[in-house]
Parts: sequence; C-alpha cells; structure tokens
Amino acid sequence: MGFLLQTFPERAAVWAQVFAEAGETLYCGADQVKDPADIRYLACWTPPADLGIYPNLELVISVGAGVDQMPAMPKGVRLCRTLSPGIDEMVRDWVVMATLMLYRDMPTYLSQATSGHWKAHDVPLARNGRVGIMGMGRIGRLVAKTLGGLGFNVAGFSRSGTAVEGVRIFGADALEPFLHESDVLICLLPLTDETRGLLNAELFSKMPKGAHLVHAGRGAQLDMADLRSALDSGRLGSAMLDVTNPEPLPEDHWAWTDPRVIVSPHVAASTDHREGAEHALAVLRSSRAGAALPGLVDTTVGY
Ligand code: NDP
Ligand code: OXD
Repeated sequence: MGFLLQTFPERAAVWAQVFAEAGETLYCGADQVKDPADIRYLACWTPPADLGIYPNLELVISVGAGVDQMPAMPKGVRLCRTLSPGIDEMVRDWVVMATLMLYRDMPTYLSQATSGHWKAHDVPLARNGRVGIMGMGRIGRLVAKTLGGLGFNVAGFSRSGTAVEGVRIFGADALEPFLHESDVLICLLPLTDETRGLLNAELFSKMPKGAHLVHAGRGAQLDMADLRSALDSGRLGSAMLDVTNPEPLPEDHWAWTDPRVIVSPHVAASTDHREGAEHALAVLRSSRAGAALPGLVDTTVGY
C-alpha cells in the first residue's frame, strides 16, 4: 500500500522524516516507485497528466487548501484537501493586514510617498466600518473573529447561510443585501463553477461607492478589466490582491503599477511542511480505519 509524494525537495525531506518517525513508507518522487501498481495514495499540488498509470490509486491529497488545480478524479479515486491551522492563520494575517491597509488609506499614502507628499486624509474608526466576508469556512470564520475583535462590523456570505456567532450571515440568495453593506469586501471563496468570474462589474455595482476589495480566494474569480473600470469610475476605491487573473500576473500588467492596487504573488499562505505531512498521515490512518477522511472534498459539487 504505497504512498507517493510529488513535490519539491525541501518539502519532500520534511515529509520523509515525518513518515519515517511514524514508521510509514513514503516514495518521494515517481522515480522511486518500482511498481506503479503499488501506489494507493498520491500527495501533490497537481498530479501527473495520466493518473491511470497508477491502476490501484484510491486517494489523492492536494498539498494546499484548494483543489481547483486538480483534474477530475478517475472513478473511485477520492480527493482530500490539506487542513492545516497554519494555512488558516497565515491567510487570516494577510487578510487582516490587507483590510487595515485599504481601510486606512495606505494605497493613497504609498502613492503620496513616491513624491514625498505629506498630506493627511480623514482617519476612519474601525467600529464605523462594515466588512463583508465571502466564504465563511475555516478561514472566513477566523478572519471574522479577528476583524470583529478590532471593532469592525462583520457580515458573512456563504452557500448554506450557516449561523456564525457574532457575524451577520447572508445565504446564497442574499448576495445583493450583503454587498450593499460591504465597505470592504473580502473574498475567501473556493474556485468552483459557481464562483468563477463572480467578482465582476455587476457585483461591484451593488457595493457602496468607494468600497474596497480584498481578494485572497482564487484569481479566476476576478474580472481584472471590470476591476479597473470600477476603480476608474470611483465605484471601488482600492484593492489588494493576493490572487490574480492570470497567475503569474504578466510583468507589464496595469495592476502592478496602478496606485489604487496592491498585489502580492499568491503568498497569503504556504503550507507548513510538517503540518502538511501530519495531515497526510491523518488521512492515511483514517482511510485504513475506514473512518471519515479529514479534508475529503465533495467532488459532486464541482471544483
Ligand atoms: P472552506 O471550504 O472551509 O470554506 C469555503 C466557504 O465558501 C464556505 O463557507 C462555503 O459555504 C463557501 N462557499 C463555497 N461556494 C460558495 C458559493 N457558490 N456561494 C457562497 N458561498 C460559497 O474553505 P477555506 O476557508 O479553507 O478556504 C477557502 C479558500 O481560500 C480556498 O478554497 C482557496 O481558494 C483560498 N485560499 C487561498 C490561499 C492563498 O494563499 N491566497 C491559501 C489557502 C486558501 P458553506 O459554509 O455553506 O459550505
Ligand atoms: C492553497 C493556496 O490552496 O496556497 O493552499 O492557495
């Protein structure tokens, strides 16, 4: 019952150590596999083009929180994402930083700094600000708790509309009223058929004039041309993007130099190697025990 990891050397070294400590065998790279029929488990960011080369594959684990980069799984192969407190905390920190930067006018001050221009603008109070979080899962809830603790009025939008303490929740049929109240809109949605291209002109038109966008979900959810038009018309005031459309963002893309936009290169989180390996071990053990798999993805909803 072989477990194959396909990744870069630094991560592979840590996983090899964690698996060895647990008395488990791990193949680090396809070149270590003598008989492909031995492979039951595969951990990777993207799998080999033809998963059929592993005829007895049962389970694929994404080494990140997202699974949208994965192809459709062959029949009978289950898919898990990585659940790791470190990922959730890193994204929370990036989102809180971005929210504060936009709410406190940092794009304007960074722009003024390029010409040494000393000029103060109105200073807003967090408790007068309304943030709207799209995606109230593991990360969205953590972000809500932290921003609520800073005094922001926090609303959340999710498919199910499941209640979250201290947060005004809007379900899938209440996107419009949710947007009306989002001075800072934070996107933490997974990329699915339903969320692809969701951040577009129509959505921006429902937000308060001059509102801000914080995007840490997936690049393909955002229409970058619509974002530019919304900034030009004053519909949006500024945006901070950790994920872009496309990725990587081309060197000459307007968003790099637009003073109203701050871009980081998909670095809100990076899975801690040890936490990732421990999660994979938990999946392996649950699978052997026939128990519920941590991070199992419901592939019937599309991703
Ligand atoms: P979860 O699966 O825990 O939460 C997803 C949330 O999105 C749930 O609240 C879900 O609703 C909601 N949702 C899904 N589809 C829709 C929809 N069509 N309409 C409304 N709400 C919807 O995911 P995580 O919090 O762990 O991660 C969220 C995403 O963050 C990842 O998929 C990834 O894209 C991104 N990410 C980005 C990183 C980065 O470095 N920039 C790092 C890690 C993650 P419900 O609660 O009803 O199911
Ligand atoms: C992830 C990511 O999905 O880094 O973990 O975006």
